[in-house]
Amino acid sequence: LGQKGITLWFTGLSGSGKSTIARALEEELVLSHGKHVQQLDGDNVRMGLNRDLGFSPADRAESVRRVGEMACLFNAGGVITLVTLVSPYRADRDAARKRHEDQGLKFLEVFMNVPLETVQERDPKGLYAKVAAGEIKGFTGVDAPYEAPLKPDIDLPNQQLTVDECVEILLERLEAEGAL
Ligand code: GGZ
Repeated sequence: LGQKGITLWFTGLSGSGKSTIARALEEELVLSHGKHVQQLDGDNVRMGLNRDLGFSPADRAESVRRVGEMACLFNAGGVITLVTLVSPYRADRDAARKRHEDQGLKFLEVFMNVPLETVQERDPKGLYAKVAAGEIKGFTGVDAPYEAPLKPDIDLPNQQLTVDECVEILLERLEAEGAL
């Protein structure tokens, strides 16, 4: 009955390409496949729904929980839902997966598998420079933990891949899942 939803949960360090790849995927899904897509991005959600939350472990857990619940709602409504959150804690991501699976909703964890040195070199927003200068404390990967997925559904070592290649891998997987 109508389009089937699915959640792609992108996790990885700041600067690992989550938003960039999700945006490129969204464009392809909407323009070439006529799909309904919703991106839920950490940075954006932090301006509204999560504006009361900071970057303590408890606040990150709450952010992941809220966005996970929103993803369930969009997914259940038949939308291809692209979550782009650093989501550094395995337990929080696993809880979001469980909330999906308990409701019979598809959930795929996508690991932006890029080493810290690479994102520090890219530093698209100059954040790692600020961290190095001591202006930001508790930054994921530097002085706050990042727990890499043990068994991601999709592993994207994207420093070796172009954005288009990443999008292609994700489209093939969505097709295999019957989401296209
Ligand atoms: C990590 C931080 C921090 C700290 C600000 N640690 O590159 P960005 O800028 O756009 O992505 C990062 C974003 C992370 O927000 P999330 O909601 O995705 O994080 S989490 O899932 O862990 O709650 C970065 C910026 O916010 N940022 N301070 N201390 N990233």
